[in-house]
Amino acid sequence: MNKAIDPALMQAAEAIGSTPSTGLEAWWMPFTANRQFKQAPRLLARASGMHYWDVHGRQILDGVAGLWCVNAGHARPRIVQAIQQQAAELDFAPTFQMGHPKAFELAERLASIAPAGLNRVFFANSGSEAVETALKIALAYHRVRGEGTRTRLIGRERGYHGVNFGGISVGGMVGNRKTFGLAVAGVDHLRHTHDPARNAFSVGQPLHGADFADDLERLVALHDASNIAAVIVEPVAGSTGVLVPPVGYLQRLREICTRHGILLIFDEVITGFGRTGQPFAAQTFGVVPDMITCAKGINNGCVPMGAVLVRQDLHDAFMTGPEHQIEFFHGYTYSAHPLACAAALGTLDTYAEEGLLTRAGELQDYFAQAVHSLKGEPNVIDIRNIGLVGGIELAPLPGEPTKRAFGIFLDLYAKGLLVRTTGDTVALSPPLIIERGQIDQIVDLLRGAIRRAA
Ligand code: PXG
Ligand code: PLP
Repeated sequence: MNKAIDPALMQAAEAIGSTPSTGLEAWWMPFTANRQFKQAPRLLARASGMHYWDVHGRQILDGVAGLWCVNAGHARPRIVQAIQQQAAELDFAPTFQMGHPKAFELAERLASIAPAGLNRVFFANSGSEAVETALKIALAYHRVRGEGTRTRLIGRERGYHGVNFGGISVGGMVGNRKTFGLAVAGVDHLRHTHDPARNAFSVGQPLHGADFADDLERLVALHDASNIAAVIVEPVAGSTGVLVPPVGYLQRLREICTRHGILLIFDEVITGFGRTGQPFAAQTFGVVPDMITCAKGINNGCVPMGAVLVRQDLHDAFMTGPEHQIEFFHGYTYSAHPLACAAALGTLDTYAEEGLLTRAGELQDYFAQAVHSLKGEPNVIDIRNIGLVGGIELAPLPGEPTKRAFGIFLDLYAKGLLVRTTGDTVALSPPLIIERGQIDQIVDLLRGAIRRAA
């Protein structure tokens, strides 16, 4: 077959010394408007520090840490070296009935930065898999303790928990679930916490809405606590457009879960690893869940990896029965993959050496002031922020939701800035190495694009 080769793909391949033999058709791209993309592909060629370069050699400031994951910035030497060495030394090791030292070392290191008590770690390969794992631990935990009626899972409207069946069931973003049938049965949802009438343009945590957590009492009254296994929420909802928890909300959710014996899972796939100013948002907000799911920043997005941090007594509840028996029938071929573990250890070293897990806390006032300076620009209807994450929400074009924000995304990309849009919200979550001048640069570019989109 003689397919037309896109000139950009040709250029990209030549840049790395290869000849492309294919066009753009075969790759069915994830979460992408495929037909539109392939008419004018945006192809990245390399990255370093705060920047990408596209295949035309254009420099692009990374305003979103790749996809909320490259928290230490791109191509960091310690991480690159760790992956290279690991590939040559031990490329793959089975982890079913076998192990390798770096997996144990990484689990200990993660436990040491996790909230106190969450000191057992189960490895997966993505945030989605971490979520499935946590939900299964919750169900199996209750069962092993003789509370097998606790099978209901509670998520929250507008929640994002990855794309597998468990995750879309507890998730609350309609586009991600409406086309996939019934998925997991027996799930219910808390209402979301977005309340622009009272909280628009809140700097940091909104003041109003701790009582949204009481919605869990309504679900307990409906289903009875004896049938509910777990509640899963993002401490800060990221994917839906950056919804920061109202003051007191997470505390109240914790209190209600504890009172009813319901496990509380924080999905920290975005908020984990320094995004909110502490290693985990649980620490930023002072609320300790029973499990934390994480991924992305765990190894700077360099090798696919996810993990569940588990309270020790949950883990210990499984450690009964004959010792030769498998205690938990779950795991992935690539759980604790050596390359992912090596990358994670290099990443944790980099975070520690450069103080990156608390840097968002140091920069958050400056960042907040910068993003909130966009208040008053045309069509800006809300601005939300915490740590080094921001959401700038725009009024949709009449009858064409998402189009205004996506237009801004395209405009900014052409101007040399990568952001992320979801609905009509522009999301910012830059690498934690960002300098103040680069925050200004992002906000100035965004201001220009918002004005052009008016
Ligand atoms: N939970 C949360 C809270 C997430 O944010 C996942 C689970 C799934 O992780 P994986 O690694 O399976 O993608 C996520 C991922 C966006 C966007 O800009 C958000 C995510 C991923 C890609 C894009 O909305 N979050
Ligand atoms: N499908 C088949 C046929 C398999 O053999 C396996 C794993 O052995 C899987 C799916 C699951 O793959 P993974 O462990 O990479 O999630």
